[in-house]
Amino acid sequence: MSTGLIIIGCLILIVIVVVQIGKVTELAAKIRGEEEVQLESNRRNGLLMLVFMVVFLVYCVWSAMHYKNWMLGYGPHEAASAHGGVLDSLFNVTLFFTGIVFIITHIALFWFAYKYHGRKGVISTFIPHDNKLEIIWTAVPAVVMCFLVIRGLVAWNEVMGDVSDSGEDYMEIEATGSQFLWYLRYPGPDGKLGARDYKMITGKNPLGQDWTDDKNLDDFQPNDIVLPVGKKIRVRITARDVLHNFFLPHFRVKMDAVPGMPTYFVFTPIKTTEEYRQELRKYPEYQQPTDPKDPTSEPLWKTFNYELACAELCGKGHFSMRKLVRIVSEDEYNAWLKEQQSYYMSSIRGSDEDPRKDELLGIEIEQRKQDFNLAVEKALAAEKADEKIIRLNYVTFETGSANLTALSKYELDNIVATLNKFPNMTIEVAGHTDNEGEDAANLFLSDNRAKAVYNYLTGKGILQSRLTAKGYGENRPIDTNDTEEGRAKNRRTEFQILTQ
Ligand SMILES: [Cu+2]
Repeated sequence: MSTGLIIIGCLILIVIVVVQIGKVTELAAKIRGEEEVQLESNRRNGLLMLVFMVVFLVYCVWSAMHYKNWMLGYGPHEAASAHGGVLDSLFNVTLFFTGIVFIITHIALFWFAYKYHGRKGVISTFIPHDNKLEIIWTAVPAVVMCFLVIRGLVAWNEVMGDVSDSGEDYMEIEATGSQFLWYLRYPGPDGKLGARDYKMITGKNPLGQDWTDDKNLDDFQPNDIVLPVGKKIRVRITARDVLHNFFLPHFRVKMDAVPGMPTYFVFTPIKTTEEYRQELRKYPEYQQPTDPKDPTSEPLWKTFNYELACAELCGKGHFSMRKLVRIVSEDEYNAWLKEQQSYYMSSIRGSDEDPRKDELLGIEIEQRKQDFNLAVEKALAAEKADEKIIRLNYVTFETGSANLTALSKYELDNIVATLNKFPNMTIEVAGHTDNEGEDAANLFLSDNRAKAVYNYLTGKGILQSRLTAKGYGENRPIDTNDTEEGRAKNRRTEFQILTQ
């Protein structure tokens, strides 16, 4: 920083000196006569051009050397994706040719300004036309340009070639740009992203996912991009409002996010985040503390993370469109996958926006079955009789009647399965109510409800000798009847394991 300030200070001083010399020259001109002064000025300006040329070119080379380890493509920043090397070599070849042209044209520019500065009695040669010169400066760039363009096309086909291939063994994820954040979507266990419709976008459903499409139910929206190393990834890129750009600089992945038209990029990460950090660690630039003011802070290599950035100036919050990218081993990835919960289950299920509100999903049936089996295991292991009671949380009846609701059958089938698994088990099914209404009516209702369960079980082939059913009415509350919450708990159906 301080070096920069000194350089800027020097430049300002040089400009002041040049201006002052100019003023002195003007005054001198008045004294000595115009022409002589003009010639002197020409000579001096010519020399300044030469000095500038040297300083400028030396600075260009020096800065390229000095900052090379910060630049993508060099040293620690070799591409972290399978295709990245192709783009890097394309970039380097282009830089080689443009670099040569850059140096030659700048030397010519300043050298000519010096060599042909105005002198007394010297008149410039007039060259109206030169075929040889025209041919050379047309043909040489044309050949070089053709070479670069063809190389570019080959690289493009290599990188983008399998984007549209279906049936390829890749994993698809989705990124949606929005002012000013990225929405990420993963397909979940089914491996398929569900359908979207922009007309379905609401505050709760930011991507307009169609919840009647089964494929949407397990899709999840993580905060970071986490990907397994060595796996081919296809990113489906969309935008909700204006143009954005999906840019993963370390992977040489860059693609416009266009509203109304998905674009795709296929790439394979080949270095985990940890491997990349170990590469950086070898370079002194990355051994510096992350916080320059705090020498005890973690070194830069240790806090490095791949990132997703928006590379399209999309508005005033453009800078905040950033996400972390973590590349991990297959095992770490699977562990991370297990922690992710589907967006539908965490945010939509049971809400007003859920068209499947009154339907039971396979995933829920499975979860309930697991909960039930755990409760049975616990009851089997218990010593005391009152610990051998299992509450049937999902057995429900139509209001004021003993008619089982349709959804009750899943829980009842769990009982059937348990009784079939333990052939010596006998149980008592019990119905309970809260204290609202007449005692006798409650007793009658609870008894009928217990019998309804009994009838269902015998209808499924369970021997009558293994079952009893009894209504207890309001006599055995498990919570207070003074609150609605307590009363809801007291209205219940349960069964007790008598022998096992
Ligand atoms: Cu953007």
